Amino acid sequence: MTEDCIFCKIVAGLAPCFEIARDDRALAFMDINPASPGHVLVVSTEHAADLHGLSPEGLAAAALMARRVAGAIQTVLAPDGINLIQANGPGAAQSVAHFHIHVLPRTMGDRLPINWLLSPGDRTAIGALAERLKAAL
Ligand code: DGP
Repeated sequence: MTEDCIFCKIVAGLAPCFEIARDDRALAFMDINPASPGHVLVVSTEHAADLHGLSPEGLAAAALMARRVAGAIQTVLAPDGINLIQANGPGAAQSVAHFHIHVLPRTMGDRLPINWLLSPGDRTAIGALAERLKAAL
């Protein structure tokens, strides 16, 4: 754990999140600034700033969990599509330096920019979607 890392705090239970799935190496929870309804983050439980520093086991676990979460999103929300997005470094608009994969439901014509602006979501709506996704996992 790295003390000033918000995702390490969430993994350790020291900061709150809407958790939907967890195993030894990966944790899935709702993004608090959702780019679309049902936007989930899958983070490695080990701290690595980005792809370059992550262990192969951590990467495999996060990728497999992202696929499970995408399946739950497909079941619950039936979006038109789903993006998996993973940013490395400021030039890629990475804002939290702890490895994570965005699982992002998409709607035809939503014109979502890949580098979306961060704006707080409605926590009641985020929590309700977390319960529905958790039940589908
Ligand atoms: P990126 O910009 O690719 O590093 O994505 C970081 C995402 O993390 C961004 O969509 C907002 C989200 N985020 C930042 N802080 C928190 C937090 O404390 N809780 C949750 N659930 N999400 C957060």
